[in-house]
Amino acid sequence: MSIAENIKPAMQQSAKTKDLVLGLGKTGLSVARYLTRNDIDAIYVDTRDEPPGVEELCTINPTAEIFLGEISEKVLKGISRIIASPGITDSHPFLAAAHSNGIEVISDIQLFVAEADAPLVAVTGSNGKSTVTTLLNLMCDSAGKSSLAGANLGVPALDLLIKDKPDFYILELSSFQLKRTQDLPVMVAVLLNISSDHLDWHTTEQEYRKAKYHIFSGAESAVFNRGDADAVAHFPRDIRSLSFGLDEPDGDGYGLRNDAGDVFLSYGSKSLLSVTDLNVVGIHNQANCLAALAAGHLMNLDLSSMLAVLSEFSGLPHRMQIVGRYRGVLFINDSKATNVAAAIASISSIQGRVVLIAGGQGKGGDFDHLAKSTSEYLRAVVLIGEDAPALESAFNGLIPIKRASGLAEAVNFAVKLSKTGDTVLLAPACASYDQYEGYQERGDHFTREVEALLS
Ligand code: UMA
Ligand code: ADP
Repeated sequence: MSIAENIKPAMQQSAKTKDLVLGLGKTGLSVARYLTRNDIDAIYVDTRDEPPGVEELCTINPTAEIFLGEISEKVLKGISRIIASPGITDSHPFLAAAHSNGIEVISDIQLFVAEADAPLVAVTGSNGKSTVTTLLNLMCDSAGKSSLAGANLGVPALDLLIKDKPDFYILELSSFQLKRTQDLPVMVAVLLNISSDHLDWHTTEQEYRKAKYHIFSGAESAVFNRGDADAVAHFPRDIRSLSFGLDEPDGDGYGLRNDAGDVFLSYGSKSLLSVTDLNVVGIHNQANCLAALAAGHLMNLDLSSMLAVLSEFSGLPHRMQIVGRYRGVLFINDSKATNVAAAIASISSIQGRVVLIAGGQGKGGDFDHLAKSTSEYLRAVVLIGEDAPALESAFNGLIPIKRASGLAEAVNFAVKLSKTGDTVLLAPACASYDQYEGYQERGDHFTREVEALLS
């Protein structure tokens, strides 16, 4: 059967009663693999005319019925359950119609938790999720425990089930995934921090926060940030919990404490590791290390194995990644800083003045807050992408601003605006989807432009 035969006219009605898989990106394909290996019938829908996964879907299931583009509500007839990809919002007319027809909408994570039979650790937060999830994965390995990490981190959760059962599954969960997952029977739930994000997906800030707090709903134990008053008000009091924060910890929490003139990651009054022994940059990463220690503690991982990981880990690609130095100016790729709080954390962690490259899709972020919190550290800002005008009005009158047509021009402008000892930082405070496939592609492009200077 050719692919063309699989694709039905968008207005056609499906003949049979089946699950409906919405989205043919990474998640949709993992759902297709799961349903196919369990012999469950489904139809496949994507609101894009040319989604990325069609060819692969036809390899997974050569007889799959596929509907693309503007989808008629008729497709919903006979559908009792939609497994929706995270990128598509509930306010999309197709999903809105499904909701008003009483059709259940779930995530791939809901399917995963029903099948997984090893302890689950779930990590969420506006920023630091990938770093902490990766640290926990490395800590398990170092402590002699097997673990598989995935979900928002990159490998879709359902694909983890194809591998041998580990001692732990470690899932990075986005607010999109949490909102569509009813049951979360996790051994350890970790909520890192919450700041404004994804207001183009969630209708309100409260709805976004509520999705994040859902991580605690079925947890046996929890890690929470004692610096976030709202989070403190929401974590469950009736389960074992450990706090982390950047202040001095109390008896049963992780934090920073001064000891003989040095600052240490600490558990209660016990100093564990000097922050000078960490290879990651910035106080936000010290918070991430503390959260990982607290989660590892609740997983009963051996402390010395965890500390060994913390002193070796030098961060993930596209997060405060040093690209090189050109004419006395340091170039750093922090393409994963896709919201305002992330960009603020990264800018504040740099010594000396910063020429910031920012812009892309702003997701309703508060650029006035970005400008007010960072302009004292900035020499200039170079703006790219869809929301450059909104950023420009936020920075207007505070520091020099330059608009660039894209990253190539932005790097050129940044070189001209910077002085010896400065840092040129790509920390866009925005998603990349207006110009790139994702933050990785954007970071790779920046790296190529800088490497061209160096060669
Ligand atoms: N889309 C449509 N129509 C559809 C389906 C999707 O237009 O019918 C669009 C979405 O609006 C989005 C794009 O397609 O712009 C991709 O969406 P998707 O849900 O198909 O994405 P996947 O390829 O399945 O990737 C998703 C996560 N992406 C999102 O949540 C947007 C990936 O997280 C995750 O790694 C992957 O599942 C595996 O679990 C990425 C991400 O940006 C890294 N996450 C956000 C973040 O970290 O801020 C939450
Ligand atoms: P996420 O997976 O939540 O996007 P990452 O670990 O990938 O988080 O880090 C993404 C970016 O967020 C980093 O490049 C940095 O700019 C910022 N960041 C990381 N950890 C924190 C934190 N604890 N608080 C604030 N910002 C952070």
